[in-house]
Amino acid sequence: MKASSISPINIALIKYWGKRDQGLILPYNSSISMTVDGLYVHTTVDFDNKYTEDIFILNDKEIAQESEEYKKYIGRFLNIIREKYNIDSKIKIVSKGNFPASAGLASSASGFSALSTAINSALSLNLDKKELSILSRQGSGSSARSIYSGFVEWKKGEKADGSDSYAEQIINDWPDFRMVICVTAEEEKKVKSRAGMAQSVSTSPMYSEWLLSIEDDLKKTKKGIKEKNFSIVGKTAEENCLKMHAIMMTTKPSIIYWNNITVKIIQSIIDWRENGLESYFTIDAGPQVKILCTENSVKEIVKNCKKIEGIKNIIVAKPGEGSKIVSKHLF
Ligand code: 2P0
Repeated sequence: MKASSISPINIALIKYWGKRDQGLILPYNSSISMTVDGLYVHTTVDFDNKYTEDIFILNDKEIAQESEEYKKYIGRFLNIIREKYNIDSKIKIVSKGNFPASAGLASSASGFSALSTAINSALSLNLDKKELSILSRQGSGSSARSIYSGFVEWKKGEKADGSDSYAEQIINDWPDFRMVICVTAEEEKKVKSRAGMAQSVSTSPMYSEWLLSIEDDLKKTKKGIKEKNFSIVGKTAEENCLKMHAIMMTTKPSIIYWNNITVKIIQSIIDWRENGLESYFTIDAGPQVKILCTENSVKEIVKNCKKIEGIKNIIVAKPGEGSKIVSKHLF
C-alpha cells in the first residue's frame, strides 16, 4: 500500500482569503490560479500494519505528532481519511519540497495535493480529479487547484456539504505566459494563512467589500485567460492582490506580509510599466513577489530584478502540469 506522487505549487491570480466553513474548508469566494512548473513537493505514503504510529517526515525532519503544526494540518487530514474510508492501519509519509516552506510559496497547496494523490493510489480509492480535488481541499483549500494543469478555477460551491466546491481546469496551454518569482525572504512567515484569514473575516472592515467585487474579477480573469489576453489577466490579478492585502492590513491585529524589498519590487514594476515594459505583480501570504509577464519580456525583467538589492533568488516559471503519480519512492 505504497505510492508516490509529485504535485506542483499553484499561484492564485484571484485569491482565496476566508472560509465560510472551517471544518470542511469551504471558501467565501471562488479563486483562479496558475499551476506552476518546476516547483513541487514529492511525497511517498505507505499504509502498513508494521507501523505502530503515524510517521510524517517533511524536508528530512520528523514532525512530532504532539506539535500544533501536525495536529492542525496532517493529523486532522488523516482523521478525515480514516473516518471516510474506514482505514485502521498507520501511515508513514515522507514529503520533500524543492522550495522554501511556509514563505508564501504555496507549500500547503502542493503538500496536500501530493498527499491526496498518493493516498488515492495507495488505498486504490479510484477518485477522479474532481473527487480528488474535493478530498484535497479538506486538507488545505488552495491544494484543490494543484490537482490540475494550466489555469484553474476553484469553484466556491453553494452546498453545505462541500460536494460542489472543487477545482476545474479553465485552459491547459498558454505557452508564452510567465511568472518571475522573486524570493525576498526565506524564513517562515509569522502568521499562517489559516489563522490569518479567519482573523480577517471577523475583523477587517473591508471584508464585505472584497466579496462584493470578486465576481467581477473572476469573470474578467476567466474571459481573459480563455482569450489569452495578458493585459486583462495581469491587471485584474494585480488589483485583486492589492485588495486582498488591504484586507490583511486592515485585519486586527494587522497582518503585513510585505518587507521593504517587496515594496521596492512593486514600485519597480509600476515604473517599468510606465516605460513600456508590461508586467504585473501578485503577492500571497508572504513577502515574495510573483511578476506576471510574457515570454518576450522575461530577459529584461530578470535583468532589472538583478539590479534590485536584496532579492535572494529569481525563478522563472511557466504554467505547469498538475499532480501526478510517480514510480520513484522516497523510502
Ligand atoms: C490563495 N492563499 O488563493 C491564497 C492567497 C494565500 C494568499 O490559499 O486554511 O494554505 O489550508 O485552506 O490554502 C493560502 O491558504 O489555507 C491561500 P487553508 P491555504 O492561494
